[in-house]
Parts: sequence; C-alpha cells; structure tokens
Amino acid sequence: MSIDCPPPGWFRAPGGAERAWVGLALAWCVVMTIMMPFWHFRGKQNSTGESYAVTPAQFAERVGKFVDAHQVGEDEGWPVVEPPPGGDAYLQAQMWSWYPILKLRKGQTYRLHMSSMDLQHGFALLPLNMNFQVMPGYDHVLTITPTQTGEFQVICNEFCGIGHHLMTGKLLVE
Ligand SMILES: [Cu+2]
Repeated sequence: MSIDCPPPGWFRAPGGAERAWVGLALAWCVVMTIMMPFWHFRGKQNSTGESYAVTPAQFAERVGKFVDAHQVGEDEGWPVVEPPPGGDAYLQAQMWSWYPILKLRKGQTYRLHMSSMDLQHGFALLPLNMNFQVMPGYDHVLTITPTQTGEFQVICNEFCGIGHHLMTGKLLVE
C-alpha cells in the first residue's frame, strides 16, 4: 500500500551548509573515480590482471615440479623453495595452507603464479598492505620485485571455512 502524496510545494532545494557538503561529497566522488584508472597505470602495487586457465590438478603438478627442482631447505616440515632470479615462482592455496615457503632475493624480479585447489582464498602479505584474490581455475601471475629483506607472513583474507584463521604461510627475502 502506498502512502499519500506529499502536499504540493514540499520540496526545498538544499542551501547554505547542506549545499556545500553535497558539493564537497560530489567533488570527492569525482576525485576517487579519477584515481582508480590513475593508480592502475601509475601505482606499482596494482596487478596487471594477467591470468590463465588452469585446473587445480594441472597447477598442483606445476607446483610439485617447481618444489622438486628448486627446494633448498625445510622449515617445520614445509619445503623452502628458492626460484631462480627472474624466473617463475609458484604458490598454492588450499584449505588451509599456503604451499610452499618461498625464498626470494631482494631486487630480483619474479613471476609469482598463484592458484587455489578448492575455493576462493585471499593472498595477503604482512606487514605490507597487499591483498589479492586467489581463485581455483585461474593461474594468476603477479610480477613482483621484493624491496625489503626479512620474513613475511602470508595470510588468507577470504573466509574459507573452519580453519581459515590457521591458513598462514611464509615468504623469505634475503
Ligand atoms: Cu583461505
């Protein structure tokens, strides 16, 4: 059921401070809209959107080959893998782990391939402000160049079930 029509002449155009705030909000919307494409081309943190179709089984096979070829150590049962500088690195997400532990060199550029074995996960690298969707069926490629040395924690930023909070991994930069 509809309500009654308002009486004629009910509308009063905003004026004074209200008008100024509406104008300010509108101007900010325009600035934010311009910043999106601007950061896409100028911001070094943005993904290029490079991705390929891959099945979880195919990706797992590539990860297995990568680990076999470049494993340099072990940390609490997890392989530590050092990809060749300038080469491909693989990171496999699944409920509830990031596999394997990657060891990178500062200043070198890598092609980091990421995919999920089951459902959607979120790659977040702490303490940096970095967030990336990891989906099954897609081989997402990020071109990365570490600029700081240290041990970085990888966490999952998409709720992925009962063990979500335990889904942590490690990335080392020397
Ligand atoms: Cu997850």
